[in-house]
Amino acid sequence: MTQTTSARSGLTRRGFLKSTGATAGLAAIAGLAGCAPAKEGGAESDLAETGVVEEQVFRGVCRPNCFGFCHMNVHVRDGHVVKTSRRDYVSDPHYSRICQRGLSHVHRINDPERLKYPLRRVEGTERGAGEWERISWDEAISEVAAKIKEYQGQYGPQALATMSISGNYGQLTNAMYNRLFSFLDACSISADSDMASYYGGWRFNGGINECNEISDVLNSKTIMVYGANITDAQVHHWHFIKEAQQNGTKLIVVDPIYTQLASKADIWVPIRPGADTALFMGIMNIVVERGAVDVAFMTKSTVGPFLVRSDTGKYLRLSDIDPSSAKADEALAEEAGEEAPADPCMVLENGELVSCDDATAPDLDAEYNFDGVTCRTAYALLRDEVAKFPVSRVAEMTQLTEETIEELADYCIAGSVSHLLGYGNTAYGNGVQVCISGMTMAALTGNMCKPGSTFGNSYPVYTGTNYAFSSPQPKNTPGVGILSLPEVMKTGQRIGEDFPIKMLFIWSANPYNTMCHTNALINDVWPNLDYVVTVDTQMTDTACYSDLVLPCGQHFEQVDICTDGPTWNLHYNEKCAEPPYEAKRDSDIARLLAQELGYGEYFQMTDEEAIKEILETEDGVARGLTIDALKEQGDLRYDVADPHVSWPDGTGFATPTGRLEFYQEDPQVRSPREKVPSPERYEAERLPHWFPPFEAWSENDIMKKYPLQLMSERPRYRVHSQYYNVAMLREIDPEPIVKINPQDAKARGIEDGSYVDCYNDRGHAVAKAVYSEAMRPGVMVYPKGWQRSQHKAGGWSELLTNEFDEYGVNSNFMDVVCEVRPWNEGGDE
Ligand SMILES: Nc1nc2c(c(=O)[nH]1)N[C@H]1C(S)=C(S)[C@@H](COP(=O)(O)OP(=O)(O)OC[C@H]3O[C@@H](n4cnc5c(=O)[nH]c(N)nc54)[C@H](O)[C@@H]3O)O[C@H]1N2
Ligand SMILES: Nc1nc2c(c(=O)[nH]1)N[C@H]1C(S)=C(S)[C@@H](COP(=O)(O)OP(=O)(O)OC[C@H]3O[C@@H](n4cnc5c(=O)[nH]c(N)nc54)[C@H](O)[C@@H]3O)O[C@H]1N2
Ligand code: SF4
Ligand SMILES: [Mo]
Repeated sequence: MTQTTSARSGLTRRGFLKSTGATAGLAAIAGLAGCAPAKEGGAESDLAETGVVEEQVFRGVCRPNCFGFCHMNVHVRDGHVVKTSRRDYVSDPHYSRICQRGLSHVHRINDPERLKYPLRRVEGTERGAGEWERISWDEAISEVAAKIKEYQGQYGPQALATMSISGNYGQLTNAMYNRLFSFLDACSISADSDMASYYGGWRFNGGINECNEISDVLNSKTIMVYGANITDAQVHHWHFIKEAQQNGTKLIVVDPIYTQLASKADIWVPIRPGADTALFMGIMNIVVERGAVDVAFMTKSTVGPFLVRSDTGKYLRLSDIDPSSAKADEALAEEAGEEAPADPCMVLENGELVSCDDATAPDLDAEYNFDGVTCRTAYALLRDEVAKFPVSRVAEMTQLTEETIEELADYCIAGSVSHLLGYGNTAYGNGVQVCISGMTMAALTGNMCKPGSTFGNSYPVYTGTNYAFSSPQPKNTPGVGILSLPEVMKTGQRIGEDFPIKMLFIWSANPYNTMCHTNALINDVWPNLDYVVTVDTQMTDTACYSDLVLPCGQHFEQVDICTDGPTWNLHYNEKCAEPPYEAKRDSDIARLLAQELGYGEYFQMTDEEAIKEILETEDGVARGLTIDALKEQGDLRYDVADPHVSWPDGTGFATPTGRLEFYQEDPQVRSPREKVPSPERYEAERLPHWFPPFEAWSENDIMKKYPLQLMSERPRYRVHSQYYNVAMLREIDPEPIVKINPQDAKARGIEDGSYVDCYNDRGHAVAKAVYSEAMRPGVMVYPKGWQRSQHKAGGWSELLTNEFDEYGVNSNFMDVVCEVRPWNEGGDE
């Protein structure tokens, strides 16, 4: 594997440094990358003075939040990254990939605008005015530590809030900060993104993002994709789908937009936005009407046969039938010092009440009168709920034809379907139910828990690391979600209790750009913060509006491991070079702060030692997941079953009943906030239920004022706001655009290629209009992630709502309405 060559670059060391310096064009670096000799890792080059530049190749793991975790060769000459190229996964070569962003890292790493020194906002200037003074690390660290002590001393631990989202999915980077902030018992601000599907899945099956591995689509007869833009947003998944299609698998894409993926589909289903739950309910109704329910699966793996009491909504349990025996069991357990046995749910078998543990063939669809209380099976309740969705009504709601809906039901009933759920259709006020009703539909047809049959998003996360490393202290300070933060900052209260936050420490996140309702952050959050620190490689929107900016290393400049990914693998990232100028590794920034704050003794370990402590749990080591093995191989598969199939026995779900819970006796919110669910809502949440979107639904009054829906798209040329300043990508994708159906544009006097102002009551964004027949009339789509400074005015996140549903507490990026008008630069807005 090791290749060692050297080549004459024609540049002396001094010449090279000059050409890569702050003022040099990027072409110089790219040019050098063209003559790429290679040596694997290791020895420093000492040949540069003679004009011979030796190249070293390190293993990098690209890890912005694109779900990719592509392995790459990081080519380094004289301590400078000159190129990145694809590197194979050792244990899973079919995941070896790279994309245009991965190939462009050299531009990011050597960006002349990369942050070089700690910068403090010049006293007396406004945040965002762009006036900075360079300060030393000593000054920066002591200032941050002093502020933390001052605010926490005066207001309590929550006075320090921290926020990290998805800039770097490295374990060490995040664990070191989290460890420090655990000692400080700081308040952590969560992003509330992607939570409808995360929470919906957790509620239904107890897993987090749990479904079959993406390579398992090769075992399916049909792949049905709902609200995922796989060719652009999950690029490493696409080739599996294409391969399956080439083997005869049908690809059905349910998306209101004619996306790249839709263009590759055998059937494109242009559903009305926000209507997926109605579609799933309608399909379930057809399945029931046709008598095509998979009774065996529903009986064995779901709560279907459990009797539900009509008086309480709870399952009928053994303790209801025989309180004395249940009490006796409890007492016996207590005497023996054991946990009380579960109180089994009751089912009907041959007309008799039996504990679910003892039944062999319980009735799925039954009713029983217990002590004057009607009890019906959970399945019977579901059947009644879906009966409200006859195909004619669903056709109206979804704006699909009845034939299309029947045809989709045919595919579901035929079985062997990979149902792939994205994050687009769940980014609505009604998103949780999209996930829950979809999973119920898959269960009803037995399309789960077998090779080729699944429902969900394949994004596995290894959970076997040492959690205590990043949380050495019990957490007493509650967290706050970004959607509630404006309210918390405005009132100084969280759920009725005083909760003053004074300082925000941000790393790996650009909330001023990526989080909803920027003007709520601008007006309610930022002015109420006395001190904001951002650690980044770039002067992002968030960094711009901070009081102190700390420059950090880029992904490849720090050793790290990753435990997420498109597959069941752990990944090792070697350090390829030192961070340039005065930038420091995140782990070192955490160490310096810890030292200054009196926690230095807990941060004495090296990065390698810290990684070992994080990775090598007893269970991990027993499975061979050691740092040495990971370093040696670069990637390690932690699930030997390949492809991974979730719950292949159809049992063992981590729900309270151990079964798939399409009926919940006590639905719990994901995260308690000031919005408390009403009793009606609580009742409705028990079963799959149709709720309309918050805004983007024509029956909603707001659409009279703002008749267009505004959706975002994951751009190929950025991951969120990352790669925004890469010259090579900006050549292809130079400025913010918004795609609009020509019909909508012409009705407003908007010409193709002209600038337009998209606006609603919350804010606005100016972008170039691009006519596109791929847009559904009434819907506009913008590629997300431009920094505010790259817009002519405004920014996309200004238009987003921070309304949330009390169960999922999720950001509704797609459930947004607006109007659009031509924009005259310098004219009236
Ligand atoms: N290049 C790139 N890749 C990325 C990212 C990035 O920023 N850039 N971001 C990453 C992250 S963090 C995430 S969460 C994922 C998201 O990955 P995806 O879920 O695949 O992407 P989205 O763009 O959120 O939405 C997918 C699709 O949902 C459709 N859609 C919108 N409303 C509806 C609806 O009501 N019903 C249906 N059926 N479809 C609807 C949209 O038209 C869109 O095509 O992508 C990841 N990948
Ligand atoms: N309109 C709209 N907005 C959305 C979405 C949408 O669909 N539509 N999707 C949302 C979703 S699903 C997500 S996940 C969020 C993502 O939101 P963010 O995580 O805020 O998005 P990024 O732009 O990736 O920001 C990460 C920042 O981390 C920095 N960074 C990278 N590497 C490192 C490092 O090693 N150390 C440190 N300290 N910093 C580093 C990057 O330079 C970047 O500025 O965006 C959300 N925003
Ligand atoms: S940006 Fe994502 S898809 Fe592209 S190389 Fe990096 S990890 Fe892979
Ligand atoms: Mo995301």
